[in-house]
Amino acid sequence: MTLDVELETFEQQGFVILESLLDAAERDALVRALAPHERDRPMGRNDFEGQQSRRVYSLAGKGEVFQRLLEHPRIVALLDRLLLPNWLLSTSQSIRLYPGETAQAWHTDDAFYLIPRPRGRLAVSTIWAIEDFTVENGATEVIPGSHRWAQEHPDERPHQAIKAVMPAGSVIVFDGALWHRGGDNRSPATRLALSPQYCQPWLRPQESQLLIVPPARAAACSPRMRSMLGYSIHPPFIGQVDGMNPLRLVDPDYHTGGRSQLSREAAAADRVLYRPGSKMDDHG
Ligand SMILES: O=C(O)CCC(=O)C(=O)O
Repeated sequence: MTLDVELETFEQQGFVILESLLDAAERDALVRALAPHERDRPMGRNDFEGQQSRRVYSLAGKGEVFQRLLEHPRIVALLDRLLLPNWLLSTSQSIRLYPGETAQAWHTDDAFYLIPRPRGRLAVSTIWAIEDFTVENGATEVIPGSHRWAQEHPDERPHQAIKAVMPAGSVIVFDGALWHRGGDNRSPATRLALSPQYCQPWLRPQESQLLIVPPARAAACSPRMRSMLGYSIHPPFIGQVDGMNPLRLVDPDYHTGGRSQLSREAAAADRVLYRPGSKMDDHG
């Protein structure tokens, strides 16, 4: 599938599935990095988190292997077309359904932004199948086209849901407005997913990524990662610190007046901050 076909499918259905992007070694590395965090983790605190599910939150701060997944090039390519420049990481978590887990309530991932539906795109979610997603083990269920619904709820409106059955290493990418839920796990094994969610650069992310990866640690991150964590601005000034781009807190070259392309971009962004209403594509 080309990027344009992926985007068209996404617009039509509200989601697109990209199959088998991660090989076994990449999945194993993620599972190994997750293991110490899952070990003493209690089951979910309510039906939404899942009483027979284990979740680990804030994965952006739990290792480079997770950061690599968060900025997977195929996902970044889609997000660059679906959201505004300097889109943000909203949350990143693992969701392991254990045998006996029941289906979640239908929900959308942008429900907490109090803007009436239908509305412009606010967020994009991804759910990576780290183990095979099957009909029996709780594959995510989605309602195609429901991202365009107004205020209706799936419990009150006829609909045809489908299960996102996909081999391990695949990912479903969906509009934050799409109705979906985790399925029930009737299998004897677990179903492990990693679920990064992203949002427009002018919204408050679900997790406080700047605390999860503070400036000293962000210095070691890729430019893209810093940007999605919030070391960036939505012009002219959303995200600023002291009237300037927060990137200056993590980039040692920032003040040196152009030793790197990054610094030049960042400096340009600072100038934008001083001129509210100036060119909106002048961002850093
Ligand atoms: O586990 C899943 O398949 C979906 C979970 C989900 O949609 C959520 O918790 O927001």
